Amino acid sequence: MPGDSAATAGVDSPRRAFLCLGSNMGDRRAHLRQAIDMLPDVVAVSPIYETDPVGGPDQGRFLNQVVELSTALTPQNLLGLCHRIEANAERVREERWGPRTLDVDIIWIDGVEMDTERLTIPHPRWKQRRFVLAPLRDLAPDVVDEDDLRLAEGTVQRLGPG
Ligand code: A4P
Ligand code: MG
Repeated sequence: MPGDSAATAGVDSPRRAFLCLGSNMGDRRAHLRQAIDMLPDVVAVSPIYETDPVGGPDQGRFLNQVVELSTALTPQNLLGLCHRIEANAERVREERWGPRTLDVDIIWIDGVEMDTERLTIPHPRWKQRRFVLAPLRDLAPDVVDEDDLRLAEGTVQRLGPG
């Protein structure tokens, strides 16, 4: 029905979404900046945090940052875009949780829950990781449970604006 907002709010309406960027190889700040430049529909970026690696081999400290989008992209198209942005940073996948020039993970999309072979949303480990929850809380305190943040793994240090 024309003018009926419930009827016109189709699947393509923009949704609030959060991505977590991580880099611990090369020019870490430049990798984060390039990723943000390549992302569409950016609404806000968190401060950058320097964080101790969680899991994986012995490796250097990460810079992590969360980006908020308001996007009508499907989750699958958003994942494809994340992979293209990682490829642009010449990311090489050698070892799970290993060092990387750039990781772009989808953390949370408003109203989306899915678990397929290629894509799980919300991200399966977001609530256990301080490097995700701390910058996410800066942008979206409504999405982060303070108890999760208190109990989360890892040490983080806020460096300042992204
Ligand atoms: N995939 C499934 N769900 C998602 C999602 N929500 N977002 C699939 C993005 N990708 C998702 O990821 C492997 C596959 O997961 C993708 O091809 C996609 O189809 P990957 O980026 O190739 O590999 P990865 O990042 O090594 O694995 P994973 O399991 O995503 O790692 P995590 O759990 O993200 O951990 N410590 C600090 N301090 N900072 C970090 O940024 N990152 C990790 C990676 C470990 N420790 C860290 C950090
Ligand atoms: Mg990843």
